[in-house]
Amino acid sequence: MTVDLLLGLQWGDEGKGKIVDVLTSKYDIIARFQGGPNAGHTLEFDGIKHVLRTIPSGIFHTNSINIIGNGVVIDPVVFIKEIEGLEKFNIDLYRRLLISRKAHLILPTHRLLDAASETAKGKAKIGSTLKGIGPTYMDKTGRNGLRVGDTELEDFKTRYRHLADKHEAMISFHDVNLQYNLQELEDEFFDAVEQLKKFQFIDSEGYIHNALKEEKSILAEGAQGSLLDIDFGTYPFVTSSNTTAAGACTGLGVPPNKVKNVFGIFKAYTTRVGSGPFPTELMDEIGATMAKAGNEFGSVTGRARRCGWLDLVALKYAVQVNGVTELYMMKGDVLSGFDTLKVCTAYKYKGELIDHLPYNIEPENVSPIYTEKKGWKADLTGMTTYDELPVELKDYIKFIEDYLEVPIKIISVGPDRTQTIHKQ
Ligand code: 2SA
Ligand code: MG
Repeated sequence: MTVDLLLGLQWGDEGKGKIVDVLTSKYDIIARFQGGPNAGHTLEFDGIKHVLRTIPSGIFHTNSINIIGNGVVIDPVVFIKEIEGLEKFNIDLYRRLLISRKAHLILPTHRLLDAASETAKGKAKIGSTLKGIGPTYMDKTGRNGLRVGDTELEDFKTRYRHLADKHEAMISFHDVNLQYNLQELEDEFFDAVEQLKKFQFIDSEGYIHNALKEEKSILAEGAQGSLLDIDFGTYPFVTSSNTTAAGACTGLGVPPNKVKNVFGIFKAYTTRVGSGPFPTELMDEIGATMAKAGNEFGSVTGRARRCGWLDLVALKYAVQVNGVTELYMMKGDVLSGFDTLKVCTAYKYKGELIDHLPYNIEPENVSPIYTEKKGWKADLTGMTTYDELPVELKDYIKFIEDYLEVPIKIISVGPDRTQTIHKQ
């Protein structure tokens, strides 16, 4: 058997939660391979809206096994709150949710360090979600981190103390007068660690190896988006993990030759939260209309998302880096009502026309070149077949497919599971 990947191709919030949920009934195992509680995967079904943070989006499908892989960073406090939020759904979490021993732990001081570092950066801040993501991955690659498996060691508290003391020194180095009560945060942390220990810890690489041998189907679910990738994103305004396809190999232990389909999700327009370059950003009425119609607010932090036209140059880059085999277009319904739609098909870069993402995409170097497409007025939210879609939308879809040279297989016309159109 093989592993399929589902990835966001823009700056996150493409609607991965919804699509994993739509796809999960086809898979035996759903796995997260990177990121942590900075993610917010929103699922809507039966009139209920639910946001998942660290837990894979397959958890609502009765039969799937859900894995939190070694590439994920786990904050036990956030994780336990997430578990409590799921209690009303009567899910057999202790059987269906497995956690890699090798996943790194987000300590309370990682969160504090994130805040101290962002404050110290002032205007140059990344606009992080303040969940401690950056500092935790720093400790991972710096070989200082604590992992889920360490919670079972007798000297876990000693190891914790050693690292937390170091963090405190680093926090004071930032000299930003951060106010906190570490004792309270630590009590909460150790309580949550005890709860976390009730779950099954696994070695995800071994588990996946066996599952593939047993002909189980696996879907690896990405978080954030390709343009937030630590290597290929708009550095330094990125997250601290590999959000692109390769991350699924290192973040779960999937051999590269076992990856088959790569499903790439994008919005029919573009959004971004946090700081960093965004060539097609609209600071005007049109951007505000998109934000309102698309309810563009961060599911974790509630922050307003920046909105702009679809950027095919950036999208093509993401398609190439990930080896996308099928595209899923989300939120087409949000574009209903515009007379004209613009699509960025090239950049003017330092006076020259280019069709690739340059090293430096800061606004002073890059301006978008647009192709105009005719808009549509119809409300798409009740449509269920491709044939029903307005001809202008079909043309928009065809234009994107031709540019990206990958077929669009799903068109989402609303947040609910049922508002999903499959195209042949
Ligand atoms: P971090 O916290 O260190 O990973 O932040 C670094 C950058 O990555 C961006 N980032 C995100 N962008 C979009 N969505 C994200 N998740 C939440 C959601 C966001 C929220 O799904 O709605 O609720 O605000 C996410 N996570 C990280 C972040 O904005 C920084 O630019
Ligand atoms: Mg999100």
